[in-house]
Amino acid sequence: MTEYDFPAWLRVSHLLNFFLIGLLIRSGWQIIATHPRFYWRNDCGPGTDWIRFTRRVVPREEGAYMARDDESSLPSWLALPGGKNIGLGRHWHGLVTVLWVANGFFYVGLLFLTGQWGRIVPTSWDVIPSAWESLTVYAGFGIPGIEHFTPYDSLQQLMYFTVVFIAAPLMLVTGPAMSPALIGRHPWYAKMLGGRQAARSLHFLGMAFLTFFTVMHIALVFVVHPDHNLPQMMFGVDDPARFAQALTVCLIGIALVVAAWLAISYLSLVDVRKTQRLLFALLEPIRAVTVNRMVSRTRRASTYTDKDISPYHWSNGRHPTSEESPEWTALAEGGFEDFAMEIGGLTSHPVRVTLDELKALPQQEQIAMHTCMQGWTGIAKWKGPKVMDVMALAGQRDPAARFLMVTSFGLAQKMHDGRPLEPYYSCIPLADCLEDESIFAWSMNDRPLPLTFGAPLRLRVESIHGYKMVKYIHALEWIKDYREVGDGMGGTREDSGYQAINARI
Ligand code: HEM
Ligand SMILES: Nc1nc2c(c(=O)[nH]1)N[C@H]1C(S)=C(S)[C@@H](COP(=O)(O)O)O[C@H]1N2
Ligand SMILES: [Mo]
Repeated sequence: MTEYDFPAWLRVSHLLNFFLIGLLIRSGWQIIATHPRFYWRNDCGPGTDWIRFTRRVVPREEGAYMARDDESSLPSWLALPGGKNIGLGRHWHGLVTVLWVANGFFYVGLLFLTGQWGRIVPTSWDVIPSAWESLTVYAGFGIPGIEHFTPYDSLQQLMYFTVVFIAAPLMLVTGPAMSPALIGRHPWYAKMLGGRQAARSLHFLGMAFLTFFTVMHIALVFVVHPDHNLPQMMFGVDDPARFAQALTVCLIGIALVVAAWLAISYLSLVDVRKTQRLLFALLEPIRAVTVNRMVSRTRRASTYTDKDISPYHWSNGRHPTSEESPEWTALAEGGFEDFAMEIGGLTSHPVRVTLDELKALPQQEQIAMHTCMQGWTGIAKWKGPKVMDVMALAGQRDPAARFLMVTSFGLAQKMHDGRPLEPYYSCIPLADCLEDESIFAWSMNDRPLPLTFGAPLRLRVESIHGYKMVKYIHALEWIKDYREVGDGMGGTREDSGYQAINARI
């Protein structure tokens, strides 16, 4: 005898949840593959990972090993979309998160509105000994009697409660802590979770639990009184006579969901640029009302102090070789004394400025956490003039200029279509340039920038991910629109890695 029924809204949101959670797990794996290590500390130093999914050993010498050297490729049947496509993986994760959270609120909302909450919320402590009893039955390869299922037995109820009211909220709370914009604006949010890497580790553990649960759950559905639960879940009736029919519908349903998962991976890869544009268009309105409004204030909030500075800082993008940039190598040999940077584009007085001129401007120092979208972080002290003070050296910006194009002496690590490597560049939206914590740093941890970390000058904008922070800066140019330069997507990582120009999450 069941006290609770299986209304259509419950069955539909359950099916949708299964479909969406699969996409979240698979796009999550795509992200993990680019930095398959998890930490509790924000330093991410070699050997401090508590779990890793790679045999590669990180050398202790800074700059000897690049974050990109640590990336693995995954097959498309496993990860979304598969290959080395973290750009698309991140877009998919973001988009599906919105759908999954909406479906979750719909389900929990109706659970309470219809008074159905009691089906998964235990109301007596008896649930614990009773669940234990169930567990001992399963451990002896038995199955608790049907009279325990009203509609769920205690162990099942406890598991469902944990999934809906502990694991799902954990994902919802830890996910946003990975956004540099959010934790730049609200440093307490990451601190509350033990830091950005702790949040990432908890997010990973939540994923591991949900994956384990999903596999066990599906297996048990076919083993534990399937003659009752399958007709209930498929048709909303407790009618063992319709078992065969329910089993057929259920198996077809699972096959269709799996087929859709795979189709999404493969279709994403048919025209990667098109997928990138489509997902960007869908996600940008969501970023506009959330992370776009957040301005970093880690410096004003004194979020990090000298003792937080990472003893080891990961790096990405090697400095140019003499073949790649004879100009940069010659400058480096002279200690960058002859360095001069062009500042031009849509501005009244294009100029060339030297390092001494930059150092003569008011200087800003900030201890900030660098977040690479691959997953690692590092804390360092950066010093240099503010972006807008430097740009003012070239006179008045034409109001039509909405982006600052920052070009490097260094080359891209890869061009997506295999053409010869072009100089690394990134277009920074005006709003990001205007932030208090946007500087051109020439100093890292009280010393001139080491070669690996971008000598002689690199960009710091603390509310965005690392891929926009160009190292080895060559030139600056105000431009009208990022669509007019490069491949038109906003920078090297956007053009050839399919990332979004908006790097706030
Ligand atoms: C079933 C639910 C979910 C699963 C299984 C899942 C899984 C994952 C995994 C495995 C990663 C990769 C972690 C890494 O290596 O850095 C990840 C990243 C991430 N997740 Fe989730 N997640 C889920 C729900 C959510 C939710 C609800 C949010 C936000 C509210 C969220 C936001 C994020 C963000 C922001 C990242 C970093 C991705 C990026 O760099 O773009 N996730 N997730
Ligand atoms: N010129 C150049 N700048 C670059 C890159 C690059 O490959 N070349 N990589 C970017 C990425 S993805 C990251 S995470 C940061 C890494 O900065 P770090 O090496 O100082 O830690 O640099 C950014 N700036
Ligand atoms: Mo990065």
